[in-house]
Amino acid sequence: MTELALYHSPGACSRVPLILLAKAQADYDLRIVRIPAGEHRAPAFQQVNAKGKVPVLVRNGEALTENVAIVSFLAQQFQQARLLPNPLDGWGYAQALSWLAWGATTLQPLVGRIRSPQRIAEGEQAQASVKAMGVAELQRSLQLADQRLAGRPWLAADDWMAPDVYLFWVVTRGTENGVDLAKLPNVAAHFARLQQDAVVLRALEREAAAAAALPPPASH
Ligand SMILES: N[C@@H](CCC(=O)N[C@@H](CS)C(=O)NCC(=O)O)C(=O)O
Repeated sequence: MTELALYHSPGACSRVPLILLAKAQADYDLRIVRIPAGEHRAPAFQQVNAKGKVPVLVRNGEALTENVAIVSFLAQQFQQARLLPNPLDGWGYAQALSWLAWGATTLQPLVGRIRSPQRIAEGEQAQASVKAMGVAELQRSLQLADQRLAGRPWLAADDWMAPDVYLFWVVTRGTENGVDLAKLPNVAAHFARLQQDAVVLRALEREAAAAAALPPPASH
């Protein structure tokens, strides 16, 4: 039997596989790594992923990193859940991957810049400027998604799939940090639909329960 585990930090981009595993109704072990407490730098986690990042999917004791790779594997493993279009529909599949990769390679680094400007610039003023420019760039980038979502509920198919979940995560982080959804009406509607989705709610409840069950973090 295949054993799966997901390393996830509450609120981080590992929410994407967290939600997709819920959509697939997969049986897996949720392992919380609290980035704000520095747990991703602890030797125990570095042994799981030397990159020191989440998500990590562990299958039968072997780790897989990078959201796009994890999502591709999950989509193949849980085909009935339609996490990505059928690969036999080569064009539809590639289009969905294109939206997903855009989220993971263009939008996610912007979120990182906004949330951790101290990694890029020294001094309060410089960091505030990095953050403000990141928010402006994210706001601009999201216009692409807004145009795509004009007249269609989801990015890639007739139901929500992995790229929609990625966008949902980016918008969650973006709105926490100053992105204005009033200027992105189609993205706002997409976000609201997923916020109310029973699967998404179930995944976020599992995240909250798992985090609440942990002891206070040790200092690293
Ligand atoms: N390229 C990786 C990026 C993963 C990533 O940066 N994850 C963040 C959370 S959203 C993280 O673990 N950050 C910890 C750190 O960089 O110190 C992917 O797409 O999976």
